[in-house]
Amino acid sequence: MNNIDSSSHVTGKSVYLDDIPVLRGTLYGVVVTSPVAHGKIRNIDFSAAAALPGVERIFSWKDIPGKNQIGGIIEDEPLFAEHEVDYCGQPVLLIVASDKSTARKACNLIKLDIEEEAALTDPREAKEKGMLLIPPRTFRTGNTESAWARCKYVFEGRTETGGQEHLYLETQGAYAYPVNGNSLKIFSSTQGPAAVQKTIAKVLGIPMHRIEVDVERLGGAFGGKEDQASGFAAMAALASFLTGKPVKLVPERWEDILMTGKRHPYSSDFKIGLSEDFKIIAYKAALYQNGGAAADLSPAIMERTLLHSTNAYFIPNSEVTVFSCRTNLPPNTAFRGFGAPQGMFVIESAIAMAAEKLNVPARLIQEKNLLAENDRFQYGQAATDVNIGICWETAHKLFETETLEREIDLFNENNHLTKKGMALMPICFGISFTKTPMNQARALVHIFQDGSISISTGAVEMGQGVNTKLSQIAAAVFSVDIGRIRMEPVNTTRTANTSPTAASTGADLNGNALLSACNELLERLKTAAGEVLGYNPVDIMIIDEKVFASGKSTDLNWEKLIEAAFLKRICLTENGHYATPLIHFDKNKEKGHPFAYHVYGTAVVTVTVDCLRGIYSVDEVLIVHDFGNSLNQTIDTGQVEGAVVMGIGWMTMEEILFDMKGKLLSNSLSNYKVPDIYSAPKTIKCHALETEGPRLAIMKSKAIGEPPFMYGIGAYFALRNAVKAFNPKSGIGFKAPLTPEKILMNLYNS
Ligand code: LUZ
Ligand code: MOS
Repeated sequence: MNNIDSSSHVTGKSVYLDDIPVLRGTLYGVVVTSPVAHGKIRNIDFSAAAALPGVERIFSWKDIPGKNQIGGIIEDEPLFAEHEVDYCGQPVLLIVASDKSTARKACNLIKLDIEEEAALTDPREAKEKGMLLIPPRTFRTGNTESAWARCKYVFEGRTETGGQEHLYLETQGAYAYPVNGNSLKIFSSTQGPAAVQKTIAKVLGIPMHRIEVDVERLGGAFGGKEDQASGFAAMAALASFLTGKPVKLVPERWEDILMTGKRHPYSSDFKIGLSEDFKIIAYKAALYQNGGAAADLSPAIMERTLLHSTNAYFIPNSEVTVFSCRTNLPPNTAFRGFGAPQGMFVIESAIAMAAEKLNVPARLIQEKNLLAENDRFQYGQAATDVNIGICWETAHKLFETETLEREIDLFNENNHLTKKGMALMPICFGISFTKTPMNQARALVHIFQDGSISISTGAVEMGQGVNTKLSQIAAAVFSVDIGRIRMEPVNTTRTANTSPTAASTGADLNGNALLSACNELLERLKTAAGEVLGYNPVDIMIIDEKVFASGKSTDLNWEKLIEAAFLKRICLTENGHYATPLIHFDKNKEKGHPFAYHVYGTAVVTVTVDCLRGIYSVDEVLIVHDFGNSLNQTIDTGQVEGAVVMGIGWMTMEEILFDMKGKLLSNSLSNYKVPDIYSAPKTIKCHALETEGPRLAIMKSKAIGEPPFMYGIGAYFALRNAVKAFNPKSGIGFKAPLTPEKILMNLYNS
């Protein structure tokens, strides 16, 4: 089945925030942001801006009736800067005017007098100065210190991974208007409507029940709208609340790129010890996370980094520490993978270094250390239904990796100025919010008198196809045509206290709540049918909208059954609730069972490098992926392809650069390059591993959003191998991204 949104997307009929018809008298907002990364606000001169005809009002932190605070995990982030600014692009004022160009003109008339101070941009430097967002955390297993003596080989190194701009097609934005005198309705481009509601309530100092947040769909999010949508929504809400008028706030692309946090850059040190036969005996790492100027989701991202720091490998002795460092960059935030890719890059670098020094292919070391059934992760959970070995072997056989390797060696022997490289990338990704209480969801199902069905959940459709999957679930339970189902916008008045649609859990959590509601309704309908037909409810079945009793067809169909149930005064509404069973985590011990299950897979990545110019192509990404029993192979394959290209972009061409003063240099699409169709791999093949799928995945269909992102890491190591084939003495190190410029320099350095 195709994505139910396909036709409205390609015909331009899908409604996004900026397409919502506005009310008469709507005001438009523009945010005045800090031009420097660190400094003291000496004075702000509003006079010329305020006098401009059409300017309605200018808001600063002084106008906030509640708390000037939008920090979700830690209260360390003001909505508007008060006496100091901590990053370039930080909101200082909001101007609302009768139209956007007037607001923009007013923005240019504001005179900000800021005494500039030294800016910190490097996480290691921040750590040295004691600038940490939260105390460091360490995950340990075995005894690393005593294990080094038993290692035949020990290697140490350093790695860097860069940031990444989300580049959702739809920018951030919000539209707010007063309802009924004392309440507000807000349309927000957010993954977390409940977080938006809570933040606005705090900023305005009013109860949450006076704020209704509505989300029809997003034009992409990728984590960038898990936390950072709240600030934009709070500004629109504040202006609407204080003026009593509708207010729309949609930043331009350049403003969005300037103001919002990105994927966290990490800088790391590692030490790895192996036995004579390449078993990893010990692993130690210190990771410095560049958190930016406020905590945002950094503590949770740090946690997921720790939880994935040994990727798909069993390592008996390990010790990994993450420092979350406070710098003068926009607060970095959730981004597909949520810290896991950064942690996985470090262990893959350690293995690549060991392989290089020992003169064996990295795949040999990778293969020797893959997780086996019942191995314990560093955090204590036993690995069950471990499919990494079988994904690896299947990839090996199906894609004939040894032949591929020989062909590449032969090619490299015969070609001097063009080199090929290959790498294997196994992945293991834990499914559940790492914070156990977030793993819950609700679903509200109405069956209307005509047999049509309306579904409200907390799952935000952002292009990932969750509405299609949820429709499929309801259609399967009731055995009705999918056309009978309408997926409603996510709305905080209908569905309360939702977790953000994030952590790849949207379909699992909301789907299970939906399943529960639909099953309950189905039982009621069977009881009604039994009464009408004179049968036991257990003998009733609904198949393709027809009602069967003891296997025989009857006169009842779906529509007649619903009408009969309504006349019998049976409740045709149900609210399902789901909380993932079994999971728990003890932060004092740093042990527990945080994940419902894991997703596994293996990618084989091949590349070709032009050794004169440093340009390259990713030729093939060949994957064996563990989907479980996929609910929708079309959607899931799309998620794999998108994630792979996004992961490759992070590792190769996407380079976020700040100058020494903390000013963003890669501030537009002319100097920040993301993969387009020409730079996407020529071939992406994805073979679905035949498995039954875990009980805790929705209808045994595994979560898909984030895990395949990490296949992209393979492109880095394939490129690295190609560079080494040209220049074995290259001092290439382990620094991502590998832009063509970096490749060129590494081809000719030593
Ligand atoms: N968001 C979050 C996430 O709050 N907790 C998580 O564990 C997570 N994981 C991935 C992506 N977003
Ligand atoms: Mo996400 S990184 O699942 O918001």
